[in-house]
Amino acid sequence: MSQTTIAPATGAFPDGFLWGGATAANQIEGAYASGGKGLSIQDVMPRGITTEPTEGPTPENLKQVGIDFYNRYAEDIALFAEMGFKVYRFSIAWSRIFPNGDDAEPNEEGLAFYDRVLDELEKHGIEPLVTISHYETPLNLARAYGGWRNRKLIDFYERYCQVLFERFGTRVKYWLTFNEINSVIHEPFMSGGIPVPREELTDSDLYQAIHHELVASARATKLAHEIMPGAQVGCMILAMPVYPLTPSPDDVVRAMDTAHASYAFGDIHCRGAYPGYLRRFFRDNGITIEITEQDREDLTHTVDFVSFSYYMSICESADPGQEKGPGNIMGGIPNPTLEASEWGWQIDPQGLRVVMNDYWERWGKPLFVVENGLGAKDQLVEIDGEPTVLDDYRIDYLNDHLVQVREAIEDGAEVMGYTSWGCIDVVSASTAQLSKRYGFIYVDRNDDGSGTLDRYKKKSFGWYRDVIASNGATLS
Ligand code: BGP
Repeated sequence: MSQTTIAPATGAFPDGFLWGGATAANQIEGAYASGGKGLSIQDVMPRGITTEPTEGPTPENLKQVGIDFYNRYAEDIALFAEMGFKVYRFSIAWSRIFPNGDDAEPNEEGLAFYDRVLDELEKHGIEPLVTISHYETPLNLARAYGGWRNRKLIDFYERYCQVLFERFGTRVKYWLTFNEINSVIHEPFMSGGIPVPREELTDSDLYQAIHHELVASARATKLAHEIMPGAQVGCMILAMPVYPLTPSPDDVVRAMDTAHASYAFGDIHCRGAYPGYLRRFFRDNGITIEITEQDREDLTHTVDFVSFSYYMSICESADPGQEKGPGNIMGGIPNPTLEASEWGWQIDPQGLRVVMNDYWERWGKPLFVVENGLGAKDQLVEIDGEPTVLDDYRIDYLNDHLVQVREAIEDGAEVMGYTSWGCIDVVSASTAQLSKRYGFIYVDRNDDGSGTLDRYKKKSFGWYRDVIASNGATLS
């Protein structure tokens, strides 16, 4: 009789676990109109998603300078290397490569910039993880084409991908197609370049745009596998577990429906077809969209792994009197048992374990936590003559979340890596503030644009370096 031995779980992070940090081009690079770059939708969003887009660029937009990564990338990457990063997630600004999105030829100066960034990463042995589109659709594609509502964007995106894969394919193994692709339901302009407020957009138009993005993502995956054998492509989902506010079955069903709205994106990326509950949602709400035979075939090209951001969980209720609270893009009904950050995002480390188990069991694809962190106001102090930030609150937040990643690994989830969000302070996506800081590295720049742009190591810098060096053993 054969005997099966079940190995005891070790709870350790696997060898080769990719520790690192994440940023996005529009939130760090600056140089918004140099190097041949065209405008992106971010150049008309000086207040993030809190106000309507402006007509053109305005000087109060902190992203025009960002944290000047365009000029200081070598210094910043050296600091990442000092922390021991194994991987660095960054995005390529589409409008640096195709200034108008529909140009006949790519902009060589833009490509050359990312060559230099990759040189620097290579020098330090840091693996790149590239987001192809991170909330920075070329403005022309939004204004002249209506953003992702227009089917033509699939071709423009595919051409952009082809240029990236041919140029960087031998140097970049890990790719993400669209940042937080499910966020387009809530923020059609920032996430989908759709220049129509959500209230004025019909559900059919919104889901048509979503369909175009999903087809584009699948086509990019297919193309990546053709051009770069060995490349791994992931989808990227804004993960937010939905708890029923009470044990009432009405609340439970409501929570399931809300969760489905995001699951749909992972289901399509991982299973290659529209799930039944989404087809039902379309039927029940009179939503009609165009799906061609070719689209159906394209969608069967599924991703290699699932990446996601995780900041918080939400509650859902069947009671229409329950009000939503603030949160990452979508927000939800606050959980009465949880504390919140200074920006009202509720803190729930165990929610990360819940999400990881959930995604692993649902899709059976390796997971990559590509965003997680605490946006907080930092106070610069001087210790031994060196400016620093005593950010124990950030250390606690990250420690508690990483412990839950370890729990999920122990539960059996296959996890490729973890990149904390805003490993160096960046301009916030939702509010466009610099005072909402996530980094291990403090950047001397303020919400009014003042500051030297000098970099200082926070207390969390040394803490993260030790976590990485010990492959998670120092977590408590
Ligand atoms: C995610 C985005 C990031 C990032 C992060 C933190 O939604 O992918 O771009 O900014 O959230 O959000 P915020 O900057 O609004 O604090």
